Amino acid sequence: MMLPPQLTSESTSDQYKPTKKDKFSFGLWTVANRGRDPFGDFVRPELSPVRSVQKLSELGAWGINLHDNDLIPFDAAAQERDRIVREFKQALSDYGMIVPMATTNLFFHPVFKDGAFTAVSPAVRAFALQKTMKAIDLGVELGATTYVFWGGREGVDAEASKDPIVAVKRMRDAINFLSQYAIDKGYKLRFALEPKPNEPRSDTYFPTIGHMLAFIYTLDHPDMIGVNPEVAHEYMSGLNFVHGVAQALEAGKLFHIDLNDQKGPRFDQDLRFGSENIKNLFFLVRLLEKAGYDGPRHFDAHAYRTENEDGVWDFALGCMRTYNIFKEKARRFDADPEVQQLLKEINDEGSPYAALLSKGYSAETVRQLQEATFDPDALGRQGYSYEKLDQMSIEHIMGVR
Ligand code: DIG
Ligand code: MN
Ligand code: MN
Repeated sequence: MMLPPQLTSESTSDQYKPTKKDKFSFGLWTVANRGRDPFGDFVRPELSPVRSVQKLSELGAWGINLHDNDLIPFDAAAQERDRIVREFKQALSDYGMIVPMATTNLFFHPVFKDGAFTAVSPAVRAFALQKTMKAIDLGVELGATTYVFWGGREGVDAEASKDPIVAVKRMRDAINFLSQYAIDKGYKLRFALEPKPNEPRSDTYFPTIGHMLAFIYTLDHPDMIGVNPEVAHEYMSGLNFVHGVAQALEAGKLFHIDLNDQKGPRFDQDLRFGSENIKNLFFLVRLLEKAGYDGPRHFDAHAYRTENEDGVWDFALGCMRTYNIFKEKARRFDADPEVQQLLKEINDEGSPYAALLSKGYSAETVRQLQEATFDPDALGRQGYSYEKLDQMSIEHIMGVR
C-alpha cells in the first residue's frame, strides 16, 4: 500500500514551520511510545533516544525531556549508565538539542504499585527518595533547569488503605527533602508539580492545578516550586484548563506545561495537541502568548496506536504546527479592529467606577462607595454583545476573518 508522503517540515507551508525559537519540546517517552494499551500489545518497535533527538531536531523541536528510565534502564550498572549518558550527550550536541526538563519514573516498576512518596511501605518511600535523588543528578548533568514530579501512583484504590492527611504530610516531607537536596547540591533547579485526578490509581492525591497550588504554599521552599499542568488531566476532571493555567500564571507558578489534547472526562488520552478542543486550545495559546510565558512548550502526548514511525513524526510535527497556527490566529484576533472596539466597549474602562475600584481600599473609597447611587435594573438591562464577540473568535479560528 503506497503511504502518502510523510509530512515533513520541508513539505509544509513555512509560516507555521516549527523552529528552535518556538521552544517546542517532547519527552523521550512521547515519540518513543510503542502504543501498548490495557487491551493491546506494542504496535511499534523501540525507538532509540538518539534517533528521537535527531528526528525531533530535524522537525524543528528545541528540547527533549526524559524520565530517568527513558534513558537509563532501571537496573543499569554505573558503567552502563555512564556510557549511555555519554552517547546521549553526544547526540544532543550533534543535533543541537537541549534537555530543559527531567523527571523520575516512580510508576512503572512494581515496587511503586502502591505509590512512591505516599506508599504505606517505609522501604518503598525511602527507595523513591534514593531513586529521585539519582534522577535529579542525571537531569542536572544533562542540563535540566526544571524538575517535574508527577505522582502517577500517589493515590488509593481502597480508601481504607491510607490516611489522606498522612498522605499529604508524606508528600510534603518528600518534596521538602528533595528541595533541600537540590539546594545543598547547589543545583539551579525549579520543581514543577504535575496534577492528575486518577489513572492508574482510582483516585490520585493532589488531583488538579488548584490542589497543587494550595499544597505548594505549605512547603519549606515554595519559591522554587511551581506547577506543570497538563491539558488532558484537567479535562479529565471536567475543568477549564485555560482558567487553571491563568491562575498559575497570575501566581507566578507556571514553571512548565504539558500540552496535548483529550476528548473530555475519560481515560488519559494524551492526544496530539489541538486535535480535539480547537477553541479551548486557541484561547490557551492566546493566554500563554499574551502573558509572555517564556517556558518550554512541551508536548506530553503520543501518536495514535494505529501509526508506524512515519506517523509518529507526523504527530510530532502536527503538535508544533498547530501551536504556531493558534498563535498566529490569536494575534490576528487581537489585532482585529472590530474585536478591539467591542472589547473596549464591553470593559467600559472609562467608567468612574473603574477609577474608583482601581484605587483599592481606603476610607475615601469606602465613603464614595457608600454614598454612590446605583440603578441595578438599568445595569441588569444591559446587553454584553458576547454572541457577537464569540462569533468573531469562531470566525478567526475558522479562518474566515
Ligand atoms: C504524565 O502526564 C506525566 C509523565 O509523563 C511525566 O512524569 C510528566 C512529565 O511531563 N507527565
Ligand atoms: Mn497525560
Ligand atoms: Mn504529563
